This record gives sequence, C-alpha cells and structure tokens, in this order.
Amino acid sequence: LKTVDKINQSILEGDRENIVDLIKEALAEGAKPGTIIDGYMIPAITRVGHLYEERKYFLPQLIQSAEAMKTAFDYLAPFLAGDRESSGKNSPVIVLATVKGDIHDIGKNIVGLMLRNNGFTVHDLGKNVSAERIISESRDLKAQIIGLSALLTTTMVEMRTVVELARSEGLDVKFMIGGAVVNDSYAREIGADGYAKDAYEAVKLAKKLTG
Ligand code: B1M
Repeated sequence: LKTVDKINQSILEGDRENIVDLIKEALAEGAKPGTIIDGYMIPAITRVGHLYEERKYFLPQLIQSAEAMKTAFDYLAPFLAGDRESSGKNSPVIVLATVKGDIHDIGKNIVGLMLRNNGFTVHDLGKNVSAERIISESRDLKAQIIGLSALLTTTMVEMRTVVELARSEGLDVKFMIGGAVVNDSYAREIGADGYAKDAYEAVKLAKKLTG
C-alpha cells in the first residue's frame, strides 16, 4: 500500500494512533495536504458513512473513524494556512455554525479553514448552535454572511428557523448553506442566498455574495 492509501485505511479502521505518523511520511514523500484531505481522507469517511448505512459498521466505529479524521485534520490544518495578511480590516465577516441538534462539524471546519485562507474573517460558533445565538452573534459581529451546516435530515429544517429569525428581526445578512443532506433547491426554498457542495464551492459562493 502507498502511504496515502494507508491514511485512507487508518480512517476506515478508526486508527488514530498511527495516522499522524503516516501523514508526516506522506508529506515527506511530497504529497500535498489538500490532496491528502480531498483524495484520501474525505473518501474514507464517506465510505464509513456507507458502511454504517449498510449496517456493516456501528456507532462505535463511526465515532472512531471520526476521531481519526479529526486527529488527521487538526495536524494538517496549519499546513493549509494561507496568507493571513489579506484578512485585515476590510475582510468580509462570516459567521459559521452547525445548526441546533447536529454535532457533525468535520465538513464545516474544512469550509472555515478554506474561507480563512481566502481572506475572510471567520467566526466559527461551533456545532449544535441555536438560532437565537447565531442571530445575536451575527448582529454583534456585523456579519455579511451566515454559513450554516447540517448533516441530518432531522436538523436541516433548523436552517429555515435561522433564516426566518434573521428576516423577522430585519438583520441584513446573506445566508449560505451546506452539508450532505441539503442542496440548491432547499436553499431557495428556505430563502437562503446559496448552497455550496464543498469547501471550494463555498469560497466561490462567499466571494460572489460579498463581491
Ligand atoms: Co453521523 N450521520 N451521525 N456521525 N455521519 C451521517 C451524516 C449519515 C449520513 C451516516 C449514514 O447513515 N450514512 C447519517 C445521517 C442520515 C440522515 O439524516 N440522512 C448519520 C447519523 C444517522 C448519525 C447519528 C444519528 C448516529 C446515531 O447516533 N445513531 C448521530 C447524530 C449525532 C448528531 O448530530 N446529533 C451521528 C454521529 C456522528 C459522529 C459523532 C460519530 C460523527 C461526526 C463527528 C464530527 O463531525 N465531529 C459522524 C460522522 C463522521 C458521519 C459521516 C460518516 C461523515 C460525515 C463527514 O464528516 N463527512 C456521515 C456520512 C456521510 O456524510 N456520508 C454521517 C466528511 C465531510 C468533509 O463532509 O460534512 O458533507 P461533509 O462536508 C462537506 C460538504 O457537505 C460541504 O463542504 C464539506 C467539505 O467538502 N459543507 C458545506 C458542509 N458544511 C458546509 C457549509 C457550507 C458550505 C459547504 O456553508 C456554510
């Protein structure tokens, strides 16, 4: 197995003991951090989701794989850190959150990192965040964009609650949404300004919404 394939394997097996060493090895061999994430880590955690769905994996395995993914991502994040100089006074402010009831944050964290690397000022409120808190923090921070993430069919509806609360309070802010269970038409349906399918699209969309 190539080192990058071993990284994929480690996430599948939920092995967080060895994953950082494997990543060091892959980087030393010349692999790019972005390629390790997009080409090997995300496919692995997606496969874990499928195995869980097929009842070949159960919750403990899902949790272990997520922990391996987090360990790997935390180690790689500094390598992806771009030119922070650009995020100065005039850099657009984005508030990010995973909605109430939902604790999936791996994708949101990747989106946040990419936005920062592209000159946005990102305030990440974390996961399982209530509509009230998202709106009040966004008002205080004078956010231009609120970015919402949801991974569950039971929590995506919370996005509508947040959009409606903002509109009813007359908050002047754009909404972008993402996460495996939502799409473009859902964004339109709830009155959000856009949907992004991955972190690259999220950056493009954020530029469009603030440009
Ligand atoms: Co959960 N889980 N999980 N889980 N989990 C899913 C989502 C699921 C699809 C698995 C499955 O059954 N196939 C399923 C949801 C079914 C549904 O509702 N349709 C599911 C379930 C059922 C559950 C529990 C209910 C399990 C249980 O307890 N019985 C439970 C719920 C907990 C809760 O939230 N209340 C649960 C728990 C967990 C863990 C805690 C173990 C762990 C999360 C750890 C963490 O995030 N810190 C976990 C994981 C890891 C997954 C899967 C396997 C992987 C998710 C992931 O990180 N993907 C997932 C299966 C899957 O999605 N295929 C699954 C990688 C990540 C990079 O992708 O998050 O999609 P993603 O983000 C992408 C894009 O979507 C986009 O950009 C990102 C980067 O490319 N994006 C945005 C995301 N947010 C964005 C925001 C934007 C723009 C783009 O703008 C603001």
